Amino acid sequence: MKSGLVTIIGRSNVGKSTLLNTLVGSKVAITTPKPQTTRLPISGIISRPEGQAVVIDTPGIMQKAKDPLTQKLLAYAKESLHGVDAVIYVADPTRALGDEEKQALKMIEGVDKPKLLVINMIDDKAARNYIDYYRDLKDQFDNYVEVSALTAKNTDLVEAWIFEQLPEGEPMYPEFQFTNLTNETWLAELIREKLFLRLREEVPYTTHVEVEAIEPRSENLVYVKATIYTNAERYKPMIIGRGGQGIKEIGQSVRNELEAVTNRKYYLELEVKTDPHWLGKFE
Ligand SMILES: Nc1nc2c(ncn2[C@@H]2O[C@H](COP(=O)(O)OP(=O)(O)O)[C@@H](O)[C@H]2O)c(=O)[nH]1
Ligand SMILES: [Mg+2]
Repeated sequence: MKSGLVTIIGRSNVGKSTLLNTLVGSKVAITTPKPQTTRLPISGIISRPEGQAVVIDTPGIMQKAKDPLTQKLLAYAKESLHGVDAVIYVADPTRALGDEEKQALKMIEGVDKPKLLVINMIDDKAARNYIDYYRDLKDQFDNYVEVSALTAKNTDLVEAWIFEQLPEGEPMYPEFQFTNLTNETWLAELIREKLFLRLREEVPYTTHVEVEAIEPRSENLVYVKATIYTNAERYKPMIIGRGGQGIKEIGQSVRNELEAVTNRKYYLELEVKTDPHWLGKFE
């Protein structure tokens, strides 16, 4: 059996989390069109007859790493390069190669592990704009593929490459487990995704979600209690919305997805509170 760790790295919004979900075949990490959505190094677990790969999704590499949160995220990304068996570098050819990309490339320059360049988003016509610049990077890698993480085109090649790199070993997780996150953390992430999709500008970045209870109430109904924390009082009404409409819609979209994924019904109690110190807790 093969067994090992792989990390996915790249700048923000290139499709790292989408690729992870496609490889695992299940929604592990949340994905949004906004930068810096991923805050935790989330692992997805791919179990196949030939073995098990634990794939670590990292927060995107951002250029303006000045605030403490961004610096922390960058440190996570760097840390995740230690002790893995292979590195997957994801690039987005719809955008020009800028300073941020150079910074990301520099981070893996000295990493002495098998490296795969994944040029993503080939389903998007705009990929033609810059794809040749990204193809020129392939000499810095051991291998390269062009994929669409969204439509799963060529992602089987990524999976095959991963298993080729892994050493012999015993699986680290049970076969049915697809993430390292607890149910509570996974659900908190799902709620955060809906906040990012719904709230404007800086508001979602001020939030933190804690799931306090997941309790089956009957064979078919699960009770969930969660709190959305924001770091300033003035954001509360923006999250709750007029007459509670905002929070209602957030709850609705969380429930819709939960019910589709798990085939069970949910009673979701969502509260919004102010905690100016949540960011400190996170650090
Ligand atoms: N067209 C297209 N969009 C993609 C693809 N992969 C990811 N996206 C979109 O790009 C955005 C950022 O994706 P995400 O996985 O969150 O990027 P991350 O920040 O690198 O983790 C989301 O809106 C995705 O739906 C792809 O292969 N094709
Ligand atoms: Mg992500």
